[in-house]
Amino acid sequence: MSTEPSLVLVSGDITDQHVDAVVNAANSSLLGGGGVDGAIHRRGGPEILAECRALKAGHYGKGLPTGKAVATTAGRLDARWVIHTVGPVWSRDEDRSESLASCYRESLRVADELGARTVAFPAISTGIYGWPMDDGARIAIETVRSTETSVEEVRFVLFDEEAYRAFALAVRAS
Ligand code: AR6
Repeated sequence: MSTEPSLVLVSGDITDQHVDAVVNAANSSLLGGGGVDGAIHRRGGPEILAECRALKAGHYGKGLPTGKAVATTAGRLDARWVIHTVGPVWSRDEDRSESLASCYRESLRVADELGARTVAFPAISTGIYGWPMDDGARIAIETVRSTETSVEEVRFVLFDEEAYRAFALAVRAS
């Protein structure tokens, strides 16, 4: 059955969350990186990377395309799964909003397939990939609100004051 998930905003570190699934702002190599990706692999341990390598050796030989999502174990995180998704790099010349929206939609679709009821998201693309925070927050909130899902709680985990403020404004505006 799908109902509207409740949207929860928290400030903090996504690797501290107790949820069914933690979403990773990954890159298409699936082999780790900085930001959220680095924190998840550091804290979650080598089991996550081992599954990512297996995915690369199989179905995702060319990498995970931008806007798509795939799940692995959550290793030592206080969660059952990590859902890896690849956000678009911000571009001044090209509107990549649909790709960013797709990350949220596809992650929720994978969460539904897994049976996850609580999902923690970071502000995808707003760090190393350079997406302006206000616009990233608007896309995140509008997309989650308009996606059919059985997920009961979507928790946005915001790393700093600016991110928290942008998401709070986006919730009020939606
Ligand atoms: N918990 C919650 N949010 C965080 C954390 C954390 N531990 N660490 C950073 N943030 P980013 P992207 C915030 O750079 O922009 C990696 O190298 C951060 O302040 O993690 O999608 C990947 O491998 C920002 O607001 O992801 C890719 O190559 C948001 O999370 C690339 O970075 C996203 O920042 C992906 O870049």
